[in-house]
Amino acid sequence: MPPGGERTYSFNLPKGCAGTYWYHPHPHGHTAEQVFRGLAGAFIVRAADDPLAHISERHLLISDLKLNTDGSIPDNDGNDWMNGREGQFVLINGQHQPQIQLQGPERWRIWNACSARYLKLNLGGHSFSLVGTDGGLIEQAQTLTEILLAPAERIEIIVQPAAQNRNVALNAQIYDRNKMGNVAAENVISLAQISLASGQPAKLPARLRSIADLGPTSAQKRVVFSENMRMDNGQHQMDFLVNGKAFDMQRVDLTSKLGEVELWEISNDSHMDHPFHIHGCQFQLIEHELNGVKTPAPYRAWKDTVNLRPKETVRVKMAQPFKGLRMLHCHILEHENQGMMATLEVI
Ligand SMILES: [Cu+2]
Repeated sequence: MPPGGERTYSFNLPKGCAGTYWYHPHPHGHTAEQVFRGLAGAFIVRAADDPLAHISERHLLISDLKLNTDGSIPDNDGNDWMNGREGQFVLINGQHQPQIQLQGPERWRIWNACSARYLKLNLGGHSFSLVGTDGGLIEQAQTLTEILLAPAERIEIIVQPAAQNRNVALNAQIYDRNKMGNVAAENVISLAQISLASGQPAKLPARLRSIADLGPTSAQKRVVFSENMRMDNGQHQMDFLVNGKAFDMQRVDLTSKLGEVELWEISNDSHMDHPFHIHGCQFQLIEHELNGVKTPAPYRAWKDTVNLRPKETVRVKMAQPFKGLRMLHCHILEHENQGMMATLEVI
């Protein structure tokens, strides 16, 4: 989009893509700044046969804002470029620590739209039902009291009434993602005050949706995230790489055949967490592997973002539904911005 320019995008929504999405500009080298200055928006695709349509809906788009003492928005500093930018104000729909009153059961769509902040969400111990992930509803509701959202991940949850009127805090618990350098100690962050009313819980269908296993795979891919520290004119420089290379838009890194089911092995060969994200498709998580221990995915879901702990490997299945060129990258925007991104061409 040139400055002052205009462009109309039109596209068809594939069947089964109902879910919670967001969009932002992606010009290489400028993405991080354009997003932290506010260029991002929410996008919901609704199904005509949504089994949860009877439950009232609330949207919590979580972002964080870094401000100077004079209220201006600072540029990234060295620490932001290394660890990803985290603002001191964590906001819900642009508000700081709002009060949220529930009249009854609610379906919440939650976005982690932060550049780099991980959100380990908890509702003061009040349990909730996870019903959806990045790519829409999962098969069966999962009862949880806490869930980790890496940057770019989205969820749908059902918050049921309490046994009696009760106030709880929506918090982000401490999550250690192994940041580098001299960083401030992490604290629990209060995101909102929630008033839960007593009342009848909403009935959830035993099965929200069917998600067929993608089946046998006939091709494999391997993606490795790594970091490289080097000295440049007496200054420490970090490189953030995919398969040992920094992003180059002129280079095709991986090629897939339209519709072919592939097994992707994605590894984090670094000492910091990185969330893997791919455009244009949704994948099924098969398993995580850390220190030789394999943990199968606890439920079947469609995802476009998955976190990788240091030295962790995940295996996912995916099939590309569209021809053309797309990106895969770390969704800590400063890492992507510095080259932790690769191209995939679908033929
Ligand atoms: Cu990263």
